[in-house]
Amino acid sequence: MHIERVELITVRMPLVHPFTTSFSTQTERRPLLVRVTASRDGSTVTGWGECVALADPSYSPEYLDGAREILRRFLVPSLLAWQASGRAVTAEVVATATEHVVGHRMAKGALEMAVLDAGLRLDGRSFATHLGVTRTEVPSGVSVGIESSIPEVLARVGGFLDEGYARIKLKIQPGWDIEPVRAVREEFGDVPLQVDANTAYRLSDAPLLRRLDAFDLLLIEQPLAEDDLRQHALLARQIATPICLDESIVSVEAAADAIAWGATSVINIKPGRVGGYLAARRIHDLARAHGIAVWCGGMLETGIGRAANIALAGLPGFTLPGDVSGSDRFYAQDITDPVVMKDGVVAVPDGPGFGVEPIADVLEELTVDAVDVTA
Ligand code: OSB
Ligand code: MG
Repeated sequence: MHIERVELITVRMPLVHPFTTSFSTQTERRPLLVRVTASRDGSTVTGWGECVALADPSYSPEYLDGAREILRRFLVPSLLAWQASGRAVTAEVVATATEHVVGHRMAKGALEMAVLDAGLRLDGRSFATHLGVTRTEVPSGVSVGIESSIPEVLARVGGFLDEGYARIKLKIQPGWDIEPVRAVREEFGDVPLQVDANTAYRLSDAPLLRRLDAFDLLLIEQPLAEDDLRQHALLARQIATPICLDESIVSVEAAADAIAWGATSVINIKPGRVGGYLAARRIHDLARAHGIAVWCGGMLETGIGRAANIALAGLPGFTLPGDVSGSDRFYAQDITDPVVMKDGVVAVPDGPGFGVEPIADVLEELTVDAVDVTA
C-alpha cells in the first residue's frame, strides 16, 4: 500500500464511573487515534489505530503526550522513509521499520494497528478472517475498580452480574483485598471471579496473598512488580491461586521467559503493551504451545480497540473471558457504534478491517487535538 497521510487525533471521553486501580483513579480517558490514509491500485482507504497509553506513566512507562511525540518525530517518519526507499509497506513491516526506536511499544502498536486496518480494508477482509478466527462471539468479562466501601463494590458487581457479564475481575491493593473478595463470594456465590493487583504487593506479602486461596479465584493478576519475574516464580510456589502476568509481559521474549521460569500460569494479552496485534498473536501461539491459558486484557479502549480485541480473543488459546466489555461499561458515548454485551458475550466484528469506524460527528465533538504528521 502507499501511505498518503497519517493523522494523530486525541480524543477526550468522560468515564461513566471513576475507575480506581492500585496505581490511579481515572475519571476520563484520552485515547490517541492514528488515522492512516492509504491507497493501492486506485482505491483509497482509511485505517484506524488506537494507542492505549494512559495519560500518566503509572501503568507502564509510556504516556499519552510521549506516545504522540514518539509517533510524530520518530515512528511515522521511519515508516515514510521505509516507503520512500521503495520498500513495500504492510502491517508486517511496521515493527522492522521502527525497530531502531527502543521501547515505545504502545505507540508502535498503534501505528501498526492503523496500517493493519488499512491493509485489510484494501483486501476487503476482516481481522477475524485474517487471524483464522471462526468464533462469532466471545465471553465478556468486566473489570471492577477499587470502591470506597464494601456495599459500593457489591452494588457494582451485582449490577454487572445482572447485566450478564461472564466473569468479574476485582481490582485489589493492600487494605482492599481479602474483605472485598470475601464479600463478593458471600453475596454472589460461585461466580467466575479473579483479582488484579497491578503490582501493588511484595514477595513478603505471600502469607497475606495465600489467604486468597480460600476463595477459589480463577487467577491473581500481576501481584508483584513488572520486573520481578523471579519473584513471581517464587510466589507461585507459595500460593495456590494461579498467577497471571499483565505488566511484566511486554514482548514475546518476556512471555517466553515468564513461561520458562514458572513465573506465570496464565497470560493477560494486551496488544498495545506488547507492540501490537501481530506480537499479541505470537504470544498467543507461544502460550498455547506451552499449555498456558491466555485472555484478552483491556485498556479502556474505544470501540476501535475494543473491536480488534474481540477478534483477537476469538483465537482458540483465549480460553478465559477477557476484559472485553460493552462500550457502556466505561462510556455513555463511544466514538464508534457501541460494542454491546448481551447474555455474557460480545460479537466478533465481521466487516472489513476491524469492522468499525468513528462516527464523524461524535469524533469531531470529542476531539481535543488533531495533527497531520505528514503535512
Ligand atoms: O491492569 O488490566 C489492567 C485498565 C487500565 C490499565 C490497566 C488495566 C486496566 C483494566 C481495565 O483492568 C480493563 C478494561 O479495559 O476493561
Ligand atoms: Mg491488569
